[in-house]
Amino acid sequence: MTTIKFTLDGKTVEASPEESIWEVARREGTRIPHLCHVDKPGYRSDGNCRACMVDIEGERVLAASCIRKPAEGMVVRTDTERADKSRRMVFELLASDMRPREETPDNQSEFWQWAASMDIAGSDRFESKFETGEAARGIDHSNPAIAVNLDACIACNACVRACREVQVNDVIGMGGRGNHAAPVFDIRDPMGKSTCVTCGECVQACPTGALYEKTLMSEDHRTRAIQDFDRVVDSVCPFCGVGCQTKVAVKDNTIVQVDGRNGPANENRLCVKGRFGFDYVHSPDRLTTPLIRREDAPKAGDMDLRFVDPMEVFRPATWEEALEKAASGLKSIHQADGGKAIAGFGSAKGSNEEAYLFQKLIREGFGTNNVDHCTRLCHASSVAALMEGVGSGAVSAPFTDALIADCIIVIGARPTTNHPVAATYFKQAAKLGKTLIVLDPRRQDLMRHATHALQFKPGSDVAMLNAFLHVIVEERLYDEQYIQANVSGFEALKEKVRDFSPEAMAEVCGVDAETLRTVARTYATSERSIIFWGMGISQHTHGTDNSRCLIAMALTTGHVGRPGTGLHPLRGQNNVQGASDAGLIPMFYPDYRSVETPDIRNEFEDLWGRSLDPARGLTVVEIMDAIHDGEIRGMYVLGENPAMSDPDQIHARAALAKLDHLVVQDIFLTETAWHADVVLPASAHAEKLGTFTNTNRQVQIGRPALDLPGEARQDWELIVAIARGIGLDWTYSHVSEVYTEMASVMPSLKNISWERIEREDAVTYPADAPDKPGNEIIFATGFPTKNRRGSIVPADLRAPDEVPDEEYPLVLTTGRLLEHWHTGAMTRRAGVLDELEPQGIAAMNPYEIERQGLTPGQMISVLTRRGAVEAVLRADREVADGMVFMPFCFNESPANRLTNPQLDPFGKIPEFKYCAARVESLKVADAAE
Ligand SMILES: Nc1nc2c(c(=O)[nH]1)N[C@H]1C(S)=C(S)[C@@H](COP(=O)(O)OP(=O)(O)OC[C@H]3O[C@@H](n4cnc5c(=O)[nH]c(N)nc54)[C@H](O)[C@@H]3O)O[C@H]1N2
Ligand SMILES: Nc1nc2c(c(=O)[nH]1)N[C@H]1C(S)=C(S)[C@@H](COP(=O)(O)OP(=O)(O)OC[C@H]3O[C@@H](n4cnc5c(=O)[nH]c(N)nc54)[C@H](O)[C@@H]3O)O[C@H]1N2
Ligand SMILES: [Mo]
Repeated sequence: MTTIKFTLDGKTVEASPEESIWEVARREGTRIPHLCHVDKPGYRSDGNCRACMVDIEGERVLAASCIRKPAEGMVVRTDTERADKSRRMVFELLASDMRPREETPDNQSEFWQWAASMDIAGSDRFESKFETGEAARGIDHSNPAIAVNLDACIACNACVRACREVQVNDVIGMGGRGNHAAPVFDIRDPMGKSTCVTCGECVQACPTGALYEKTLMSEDHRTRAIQDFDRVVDSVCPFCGVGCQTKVAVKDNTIVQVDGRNGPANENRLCVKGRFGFDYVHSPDRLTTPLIRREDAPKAGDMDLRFVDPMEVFRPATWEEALEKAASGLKSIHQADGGKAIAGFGSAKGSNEEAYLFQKLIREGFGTNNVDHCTRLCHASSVAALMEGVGSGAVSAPFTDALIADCIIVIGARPTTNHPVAATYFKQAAKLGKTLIVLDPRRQDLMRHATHALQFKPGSDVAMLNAFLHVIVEERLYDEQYIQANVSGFEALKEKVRDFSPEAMAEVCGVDAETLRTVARTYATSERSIIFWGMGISQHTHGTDNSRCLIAMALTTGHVGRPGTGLHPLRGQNNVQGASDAGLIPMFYPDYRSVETPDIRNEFEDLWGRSLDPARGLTVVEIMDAIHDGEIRGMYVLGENPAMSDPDQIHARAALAKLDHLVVQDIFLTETAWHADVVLPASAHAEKLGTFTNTNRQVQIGRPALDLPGEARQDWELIVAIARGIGLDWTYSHVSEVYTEMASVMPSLKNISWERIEREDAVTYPADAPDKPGNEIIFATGFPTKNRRGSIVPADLRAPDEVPDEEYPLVLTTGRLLEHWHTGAMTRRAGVLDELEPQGIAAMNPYEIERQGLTPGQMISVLTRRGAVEAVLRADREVADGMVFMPFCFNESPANRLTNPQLDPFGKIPEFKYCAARVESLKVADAAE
């Protein structure tokens, strides 16, 4: 890359051809005022506000430094009187049109800070449009998180770029002309009624406080209540696997604002949960004292603690008593019946260090591998297929590679709701002209941006994907050289997919043959193709087969191991990648090393100093069954809510109620905690230090922003306390010590020390050296399998376990809403989020609703062979005919009472995405509601 030299304020400086004068000046330590220019990656400079004017020698007029590129030999001055005067004039004119600073809602906006630094508070010279009343436009309060005060708008269109170009939500545009130009939402709606998804990118971009966070304001949102912060902590978001880096602002030990930081996975972006969902940590429902079940408590299975005073069930206890009871209960079961009578669920919401300690406790302390976590309900089948096919369960490329791919497939995932910041990259890629292919039985917003959007029949993935493979084989679109060098099993695949012609599969999957052929050709023949997938692939009794087909597509075409290509199962929880890596699974020690291999087991026995269980343990749903069978009697559940998240809830809750001893460690009294004998109040994400690994294999550090509430304690310290309580001699004095022990047994973390993560904030594994960035792309030179080859495992057609019939004619499918997190434990206690989605719903498309003789908004009952649930009926055109969709976050309408617990034979994942159901009318809801 050629650099140019020019003179800036008398000094010779170098610049790359892409840099603006403004950027070079900032790099050199000179801050030029700016308003419309958003100083963040991804923002196009617009040069419309004139706040950043500079003098260029030999030019008659001043130049806007944010869009002007320097040229070789140019002489630029930022500090001339002419430039200074011009910039002041801009601020003075703008200030004259605004409400005075003392009266404006957001008086800390960038505009007022710049103005103050120039001693500008208004204008004596210019007539104020504001004072004449002409400009007063009132405040739009209709969005729960964001207020719009157009009196402060300078029409710089930073919000439009934020909404259209960065987040690609396309809600904000500019309406009106001249002096009346102003942002509009979906042309004319109040913000709260528009299609706005409340990501807050526009707030982060707005320089004048025309868009501002209500959370910083007084009760009536008219004056700024929080003028300054006690501290701003660099951390990561607690919600999804994208792993957005955050700046958490704290005042009086309360989080008052969360902003995006320039992390590798988010480049300052956030979504509604990350930005506005932080207040669950301050909920009055937080557990602040240890609890012990009362002797006279009602039986767990029979009650719904929403309607019972928790103090009729539990009594507060001292830490000493609670920890003693928690540990001795587990210990006595262990002594009586051995390790097979104990099981533990750890957490993908916690840190790597917590996950490592938890699996170590179960394995070392109880001599059992009965330790699992929500990954079993999540990507277990994807990981099973990936381990078998390519020898590693992690993604082969980061999702940001969508920007350099030519063809992007998104299948069985709904990233605009579930990985919203990752979705911004997919939408940007589509805008750049990349081919985006979205395959899903349910319509979704991403399809608006797609080149091909196939709404196929649920449960028919193998039919569709094998048809793609048929075309790849038949039309010889595969990469023969790549296969010869790197892949086994191609002959068997050829044989298998012979019968899967698009013409034969069109009927099965509901997509016409020509479209199937086009998609297959596009994927195979693009220079760089990448596949992203989610729960629509994995949560089936044939989830492993679904993933096998995707792996076969990548292996036959060689679309893996190069930038812009690869396989990326979008990981769900903020630390599900890390928790799995750390060994929170029943068949593997840390780094997926088999518990059944004697050599490996010996290594861990030496390290931990105990003999370990030689057999793999039971998985999540199997553990529930083993409780019913009387085999498992004691459990330790940390940061999971199986009473809401496991399938067949009546059966799952009966299991929890049957346990002789249940210890629950959480931040809330969850539906699972209702069943507990001892409840341990723990640390929320914002209160803890630890590392978290996102979907891109980026290990990032979360730093504590808050003190613990009440008597709550750190999760990791509680695991250590339980370990000591059952007789282990654990001594750890700091989280970093746990990390260092963990990294010493995990080859994947080689060259990634605690100090390095602390220093760099994010390090991708694997890394080749302590001072070299990690490898974003893996499998460039073969696979981590015995023979370095990837292997294709052909898949056969298998129907979902329970298909519709006369009694249950509909398909029930379950999933998520943008605003809520899983079982709602956190997000239903977050003010903004719960206001946006306040009640239990079931969604069907308007035609199906009519066919069923129902009315949108009414209460219905959804029934399956396992139970019935009441919910408000929502009309949603995205849901296919013959289907009902339910999110599983509402405890008043718990979808998992209905779901089918049948498991995929390999990944042991239940079929959350498909079972037979019917709906019944309950009553027409009160129209006034
Ligand atoms: N807002 C929010 N975000 C989340 C979460 C949350 O609870 N709330 N949870 C996080 C977690 S842990 C996870 S795992 C991810 C999950 O994120 P996703 O993988 O996006 O999960 P879902 O929305 O459950 O399902 C994805 C898609 O599968 C489709 N689908 C249903 N049946 C089939 C089928 O037979 N075949 C195919 N191909 N597709 C089908 C659905 O229509 C849906 O669009 O989200 C993470 N992000
Ligand atoms: N019907 C249906 N069911 C599903 C799915 C589906 O698509 N459909 N998806 C499945 C998937 S993919 C997943 S990942 C699972 C998720 O299932 P779960 O992991 O059980 O769900 P969460 O609500 O995320 O539970 C996290 C728990 O941890 C607590 N918590 C949060 N932070 C902390 C912390 O720092 N420390 C401690 N100690 N506790 C904390 C929360 O209060 C909450 O109780 O659900 C599965 N269940
Ligand atoms: Mo998940």
